[in-house]
Amino acid sequence: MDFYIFQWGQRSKMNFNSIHSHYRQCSFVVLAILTLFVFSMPIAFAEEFVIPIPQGDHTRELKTVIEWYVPINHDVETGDVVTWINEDITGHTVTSGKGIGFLGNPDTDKAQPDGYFESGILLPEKSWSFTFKEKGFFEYTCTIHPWVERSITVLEPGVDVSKDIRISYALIITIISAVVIIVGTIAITNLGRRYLGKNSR
Ligand SMILES: [Cu+2]
Repeated sequence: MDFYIFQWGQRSKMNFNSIHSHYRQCSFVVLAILTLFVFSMPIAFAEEFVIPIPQGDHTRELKTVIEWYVPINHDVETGDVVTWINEDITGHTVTSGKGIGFLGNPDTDKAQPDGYFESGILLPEKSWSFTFKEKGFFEYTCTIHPWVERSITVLEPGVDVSKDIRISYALIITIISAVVIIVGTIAITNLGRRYLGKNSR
């Protein structure tokens, strides 16, 4: 059974099998576009977080711990930019790795930088930014004041359904895309069949 289809301004002869594969190709193109869209999402939704290094951060008093160390962790999403701004009166560093903790002894214990990020010495009023591209839990400290211990938790972009369940935007988009592609393919195939049915009469 042959019929004609207008494609890219050209009239070409097609049969039922080839039109079937034609729609299949179309759905692969749609799938490819949606996949690219999904991968571009973390960038599209990227936010900037500003974390102040507070005044008094160079001192080691309980008051400082209570007032400034909360929250000691910030949740961000992949692609987000975190900017630390030094609001203290002395220099600090933002160094990934473990500190010595509030009870550590700075004379004998040392911070353990892991090399993931390092701001260098940030003088008062200066800021430094880092873009978190990987998921994970990242501790950081200050090499000058190694008792400082804070962390950044990097999550996949998404929504928290409950305390323990998080659905990523990528999964939501993938499910929606799959439904659209399946329903669309069925609809187009049925339309094609109906059209062929009419024309063969
Ligand atoms: Cu410091």
